[in-house]
Amino acid sequence: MKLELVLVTLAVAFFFSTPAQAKFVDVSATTNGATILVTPAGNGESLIGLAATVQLVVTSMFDGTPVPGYPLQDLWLWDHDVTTLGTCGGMPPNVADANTDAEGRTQISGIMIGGGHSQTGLTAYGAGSPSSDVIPIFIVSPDINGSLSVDLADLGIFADDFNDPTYQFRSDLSHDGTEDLGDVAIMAEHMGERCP
Ligand SMILES: [Ca+2]
Ligand SMILES: [Ca+2]
Repeated sequence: MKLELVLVTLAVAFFFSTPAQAKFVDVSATTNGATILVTPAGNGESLIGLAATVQLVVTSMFDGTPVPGYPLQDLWLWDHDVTTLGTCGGMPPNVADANTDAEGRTQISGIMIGGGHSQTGLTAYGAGSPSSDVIPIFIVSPDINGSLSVDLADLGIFADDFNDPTYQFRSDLSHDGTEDLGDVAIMAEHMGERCP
């Protein structure tokens, strides 16, 4: 048997051994958008609390029909384009609230667990494959450097940003457009936290 034939046989075998719903889906996402405070201890803000719940629709990439019962753990949000986020244990920072319904719909409404910061927006992933949508959700965290602990390294970055006359998004932990004592209070509140 020629090598090419062996490879084709293996590829076909892989294709048919993979459950249809585990791959080969498109995920579309819509949200009002927000900036959200994320912490490694998991005590940050929730998407629903910011009226920024992400609505997801999962469809077959073959024929565009809705995919019902798509598993919640295979749907998550992650940085778009530039990866500046850190997540505990390499796990997604969040997953869908439930499996998709009969119309292929579900949502992500909860907290995100991790650190780092993102001004590029997020992307929805289905089984590890990114959608093309850029989701207008932006991340700040007292774990500014995304090391998954809030410690003196983060405090140093925060102090430098605070003394910089230029606005630094990553240190505006209250995401109100200014760096002030409100951000210092949030930094102090989370100092010493790390992944569970
Ligand atoms: Ca850190
Ligand atoms: Ca602020």
